[in-house]
Amino acid sequence: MSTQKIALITGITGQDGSYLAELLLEKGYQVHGVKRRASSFNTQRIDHIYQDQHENHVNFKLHYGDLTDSTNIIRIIQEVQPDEIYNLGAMSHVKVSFDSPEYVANVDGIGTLRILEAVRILGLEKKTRIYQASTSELYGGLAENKNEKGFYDENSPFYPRSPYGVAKIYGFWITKNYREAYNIFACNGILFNHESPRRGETFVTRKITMATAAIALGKQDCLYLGNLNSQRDWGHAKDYVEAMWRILQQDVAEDYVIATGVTTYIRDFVRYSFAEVGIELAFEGENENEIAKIVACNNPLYQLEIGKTVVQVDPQYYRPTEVDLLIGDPTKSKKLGWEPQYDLAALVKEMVESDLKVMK
Ligand code: NDP
Ligand code: GDR
Repeated sequence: MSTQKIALITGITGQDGSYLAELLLEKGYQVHGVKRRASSFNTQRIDHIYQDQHENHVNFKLHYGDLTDSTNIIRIIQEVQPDEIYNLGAMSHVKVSFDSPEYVANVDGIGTLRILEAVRILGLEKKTRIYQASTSELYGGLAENKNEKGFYDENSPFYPRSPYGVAKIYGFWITKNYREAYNIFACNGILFNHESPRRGETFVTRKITMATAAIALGKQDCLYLGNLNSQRDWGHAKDYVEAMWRILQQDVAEDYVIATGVTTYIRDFVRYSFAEVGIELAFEGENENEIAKIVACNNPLYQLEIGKTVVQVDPQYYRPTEVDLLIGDPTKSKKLGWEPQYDLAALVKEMVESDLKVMK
């Protein structure tokens, strides 16, 4: 009998799905992914690992599917018989979740239940381990809920502040409940924000690094952002998928916070990003009147006018309720033997360099 492990990843076409698929292939897994049918191609992040299905020993296979369709989920899991399922599929944009709250509840909340139920219906409780993509959005950023060290940890109370957060809290608890009720090896990774050159283009970090490259190259005039006063604990997606895998390799199923323990203002991320191309910014004004101007341009490649406004706040990007501050306590994650390789400076550098290449 083959000892090759089989993994199934929902959300394989997303940022994390693509890095996780690469990691598991490197580790010798057979990797199956669920992709949605779309009217245009949505596999750019995984095209480089696609294998011709006519070859022998194909280790990478895609299945059409959707987390809103239980029969489809049951059929795929029955066919694949996975040792590990990574449930990364979700409508993952917090602001957009205010526009389609019911859909988000269905995909991000009930979608998790569909995976767990499928495993139970198919009698795979003892075979299949499940990773659920939980999130720091569960905490909602309430100052009084931080631990005595000033971080959010596995015991901090939840107070979600968006339809996305509320849907994900259902996913969190149903995962925990199925672990306790049916003894399924099911774990929540409570991951704080993680970014990369593959980050979706409407999340704030990628929006900033793309605009940095475009403005430096003279292809864009100004970057419009929402709330610059929130703070996020940002890591690199490549490091964070390693933590997901480690969570499923433990002897006991548990939930883990994965974070760097460092938090940064959005405004400072903007500053660091522009500094990568030699542009120094000065912020002035407050809230919706805040702007940033170029005060120095130390890169002879870029001909930018000193005093030019390159960042402006546009309140259309504000959220009805905001998560003001996130900072995670990585103490428990050390038990996994997990150490991130990237710090924020290395992350920003990689993202800006990649976007400069893309823009050029
Ligand atoms: P992305 O938005 O990049 O990817 C989401 C993936 O889910 C895509 O593959 C998308 O497919 C798929 N998807 C969306 N809707 C459905 C559906 N109805 N059925 C099946 N698949 C669907 O997210 P990330 O890779 O950044 O995040 C991965 C997971 O981790 C998500 O669950 C997210 O909520 C969670 N998370 C992310 C964090 C982060 O900072 N990145 C932090 C904490 C949690 P398509 O390509 O077709 O749109
Ligand atoms: P977040 O990430 O909401 O933390 O969710 P996002 O990058 O969207 O926002 C971070 C912070 O930046 C502020 N912001 C803006 N955000 C966006 N998208 N666009 C803007 O123009 C802008 N201007 C300011 C936001 O208000 C917010 O405070 C991400 C997602 O990956 C979730 O799926 C995941 O669960 C959490 O991280 C942890």
